[in-house]
Amino acid sequence: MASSGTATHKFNPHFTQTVINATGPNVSPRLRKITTSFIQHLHDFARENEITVDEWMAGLELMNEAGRMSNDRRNEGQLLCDIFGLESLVDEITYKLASDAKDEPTATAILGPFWRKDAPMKKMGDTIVSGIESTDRTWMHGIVTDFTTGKPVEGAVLDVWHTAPNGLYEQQDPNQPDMNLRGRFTTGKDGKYNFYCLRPVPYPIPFDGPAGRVIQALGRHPYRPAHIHFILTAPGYKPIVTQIFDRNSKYIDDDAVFAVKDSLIVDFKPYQADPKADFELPYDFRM
Ligand code: MBD
Ligand code: FE
Repeated sequence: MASSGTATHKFNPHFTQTVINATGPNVSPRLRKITTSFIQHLHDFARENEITVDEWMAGLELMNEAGRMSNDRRNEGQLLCDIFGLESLVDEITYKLASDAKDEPTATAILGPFWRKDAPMKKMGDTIVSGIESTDRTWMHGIVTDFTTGKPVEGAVLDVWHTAPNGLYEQQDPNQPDMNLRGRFTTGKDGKYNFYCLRPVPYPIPFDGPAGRVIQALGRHPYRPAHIHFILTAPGYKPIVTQIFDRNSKYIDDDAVFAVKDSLIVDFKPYQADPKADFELPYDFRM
């Protein structure tokens, strides 16, 4: 409204409700619920912190830059969520909703930005390592069981991936063969699995982008403890996305993306029985 001289402007005290009420009538209850809550929290956040246009723009730029630098080798948006603990939080909520209070499947952990679909199908006993000399060769083995009956799960596919000794996943590193340190293994009747991998190292999440700037601005480090990722699927079972963590790894108590759970901490044992392995890593999965 045009006015002159001593114009005053009264902010609509019902503004947030006005925005919420703009939602149309044919919206599913779930979408209505979460968008209502989202708008409410977003507005409260801006009000409580008296967010200015400049500050909002800076946040926008962060998000837009994350989008611009993302591709199938890099998911900066996910990384931003990870450093704020959001992926770990939604993992925790999802797991709580899915698991039985008494007898539980293997704990889940976040997927992270480096899983790739269509990792090579391998035979039990194969290695996922190619072109790397290492003194951290590891023989990993165990059994996949049904957590309600304790019986072996046949036809479970264990999709595994981890970083190279230089701290890079294969898609971050032009010097590694395609699909290096990734593989999929299918269990037989006995539910057992085994393969060769490496004992991974702690490594920094990519910090040359917006997530890295945030981490630095907050006086944090970008490191994750050494970990191996898994997705377990089997016909008739809920998939399990998880990671295991080396008990002796630096950052085990200070993961930059807050994913470590006690039940997922494992021990790599020095191994003499096999000239092809330096460590043994027994680990069983329940699904
Ligand atoms: C990773 O390797 C990872 O596993 C997660 C969750 C986030 C960033 C990098
Ligand atoms: Fe990872």
